[in-house]
Amino acid sequence: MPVAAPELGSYQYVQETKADLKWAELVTLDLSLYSTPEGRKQLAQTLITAVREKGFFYVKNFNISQERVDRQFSLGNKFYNLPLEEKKKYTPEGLEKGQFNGYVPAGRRVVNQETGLRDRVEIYNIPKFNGDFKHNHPEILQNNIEEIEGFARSLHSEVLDPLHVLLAIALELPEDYFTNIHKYDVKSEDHLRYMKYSKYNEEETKQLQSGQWVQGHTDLGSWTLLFRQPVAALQIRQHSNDEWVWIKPQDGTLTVNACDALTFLTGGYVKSTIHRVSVPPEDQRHVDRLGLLYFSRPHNDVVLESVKESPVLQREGFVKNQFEEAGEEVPTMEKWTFAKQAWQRRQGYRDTVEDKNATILPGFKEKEYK
Ligand SMILES: O=C(O)CCC(=O)C(=O)O
Ligand SMILES: [Fe+2]
Repeated sequence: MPVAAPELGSYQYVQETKADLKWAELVTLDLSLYSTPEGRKQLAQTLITAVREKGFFYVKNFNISQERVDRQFSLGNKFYNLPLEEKKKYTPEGLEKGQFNGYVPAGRRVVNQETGLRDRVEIYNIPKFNGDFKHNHPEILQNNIEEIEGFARSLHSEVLDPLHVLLAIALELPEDYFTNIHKYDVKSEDHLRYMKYSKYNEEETKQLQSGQWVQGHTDLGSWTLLFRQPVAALQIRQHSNDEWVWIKPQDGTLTVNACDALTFLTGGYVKSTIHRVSVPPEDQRHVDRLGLLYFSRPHNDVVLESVKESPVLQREGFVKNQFEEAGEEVPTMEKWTFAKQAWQRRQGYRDTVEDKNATILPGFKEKEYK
């Protein structure tokens, strides 16, 4: 007999905005087409156009029920309702050195130099369940840990594996090229994340010097999967004209972006999506924003050299990444991950121009995305 899932109570999503915003026009990959060779060919073309020209894209029909997704939001919500002291028990040692699994409290970044106002972003990252990572979670998560593991594994098999096959098809590589460097049971710094942005009042909102909750950046791994949540705030800087536009929440979809490691592996052919998290429109400023995300990354021991076997990259001339162009050592994924995370997580960092354009590793300088 099937065992009933533990009761979590239903999760109430807030109302979508009625504001007239400039929304990004993005494509949707319908994974129900994935089952036939013809469908895969079509999806591969859609995917490669999306990651070269747009950045974010939506994925639908990915075989994970809305009920399972809702339960993850409920778990995230219950976690954030715990007292701060309880959550802080799960803060990792060495946050400044780039450790990121567990609880990262809000307030590490000053968002107004005069008043000292700080950020309100809390993060809880859950690593892979492949045996390489210690799992120590508060009771509410521990009581549901098999479900959390099942959810992460489903994201791999139902979303990431297909994306990797489609990317390989688009680059005329063997279909298992990218799945072979993204196996669930091999060590990589993937994580599932519950993320909470607590609201500011109107007076505090005015103090945000950048006007943003999270400033423009690219993510460091292969793909980031963002589940639909209704508070408009995510924005993309369009590759075509550098204009910032809003990402619309779409029912039953995931929003996905390509990230730095894919840019390195494809010699710049796949573009890492530039995005930021803005102050929401006025009709949503009175609510907190809870996010559910998954960060996918190649295995730690993958050297981020540009792929030489792709006829497409050879024909189009995308044969060197930034490290190779600069004649510097090409890092492994592990080295790159901890170098970029340490820079992102530095304590109380100041938003100076030097800071934003820091050299993360020889051959790679960060950029300020305005
Ligand atoms: O909260 C979001 O919508 C995006 C968050 C994000 O960009 C990140 O955590 O890297
Ligand atoms: Fe991001």
